Amino acid sequence: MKYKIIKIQEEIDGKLSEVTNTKEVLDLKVAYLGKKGSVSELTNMLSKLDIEEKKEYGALINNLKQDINQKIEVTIEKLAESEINKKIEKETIDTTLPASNIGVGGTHPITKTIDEVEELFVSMGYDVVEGPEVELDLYNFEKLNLPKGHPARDAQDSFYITDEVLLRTQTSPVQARTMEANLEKGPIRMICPGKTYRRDDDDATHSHQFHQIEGLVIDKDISLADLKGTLEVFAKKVFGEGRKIRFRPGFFPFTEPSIEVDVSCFKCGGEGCSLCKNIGWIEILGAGMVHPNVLINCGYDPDKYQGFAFGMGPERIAMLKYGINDIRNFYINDLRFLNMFNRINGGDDNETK
Ligand code: 2NM
Repeated sequence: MKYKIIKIQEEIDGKLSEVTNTKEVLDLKVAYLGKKGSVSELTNMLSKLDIEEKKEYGALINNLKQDINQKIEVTIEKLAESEINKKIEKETIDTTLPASNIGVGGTHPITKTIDEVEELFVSMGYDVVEGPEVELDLYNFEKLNLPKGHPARDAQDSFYITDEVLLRTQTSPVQARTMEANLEKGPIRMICPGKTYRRDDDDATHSHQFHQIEGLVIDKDISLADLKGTLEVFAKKVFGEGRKIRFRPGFFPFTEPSIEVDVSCFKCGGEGCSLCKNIGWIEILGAGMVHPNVLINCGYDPDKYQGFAFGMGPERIAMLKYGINDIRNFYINDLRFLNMFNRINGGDDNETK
C-alpha cells in the first residue's frame, strides 16, 4: 500500500513536470483524483484493511490528495504565466523597423487654384466674401441687370426651386448683396469664390456644378486702367512672370463696357502652339465696368461711384495650368488623378514618396 502511494506520488510529479498546457493538467486531475482515478482506487482499497492500517494509510492518502491538488494549481498558474510571456514575446514591436506608408489626403486642384487666387487678392487688400448657393432670383438676375424675359436668363438653363428661388448660376449675387449691405459707406474690394450651378449636360468642358471666382472693386474714379493693372498682376501670379494680357470687346449684361481677357500663351510664349491653337493668346476671364443699372439697383449713385468686376472659372484655370483635358476629372475622385496634385502621395513638386 505504502509503495503504491509513493509510486503514484512519483508518477504524478513526473507527469506534471512534462505538461505543456492546462488541458493536460486537467486530464491528469481526472485520471488521479476523479471518481475512477488512481487515488480513489486507493481509497476504496482502505475498506479491506484493519483499523490501524486504515488510520495510517488514510492519512497518507489524504496528504497525497492535498499534495496533488496543490501541485495542479501551481502548475496551472505557471502555465498561464508562461503563455502570457510567450504572447508578449511574439507581439513585441520592433520600433526600429521603417513605418508603413499611411495614405494622407491632399488639397484638391480646384481648392488649390481658389486658394492661390484668394491669397493674391487678399495681399492686394481684397476681402473674401461668401454667400448663399440657394439664391433669390432678385439677386441672381434682377439686380444684375437681367430682368425677367432677358435672353441670358433662360429658365431652361437654371435649377429653379420655386418661381423666385434657384441655385445660383454665378457668384455675382454675392457682390450685389455686398454692395447693398455697404450702401455707399465706402469703397469695396472683394472677391467671392464658390460653387455655381447650371442645367448643362456634363461633358469634357461642361459641368452642371462648377466654381466661379468673381471680383468687384467699387470706388470713386475707378477706370478700365485699374482693371487692366489688376488683371496683369493676376496673370503673372497665376501663369508666370512675363505674361501679358490683352482686352477684347465682349458682352455681359452687368458690365458696360464688357471685355474678354486673354493671357499670352504660357506654353509657347506667344509664338503659337497647340495649347493656344496657334493664336498665341488664351482666353482666361471676362470682365468690365459695372453697369450703371447694377450700381443703381444695389444702392449706389453711378455719378459718384464706378467699379470694375471680373469673373473666372477655377476649373478652366486649373485645366490650362495643369494640362487637364476633361473637366469631369475634378469631380470623380479618382485617387490616381488627385494624387498628382499631392506632395506626399505623388506630388506636383520634386519630392518623391
Ligand atoms: C463676369 C464678367 C464680367 C461681374 C459683374 C458683377 C457685378 F455684380 F458686380 F455686377 N460681378 N461679376 C462680372 C463681370 C462677371 O464673369 C465672366
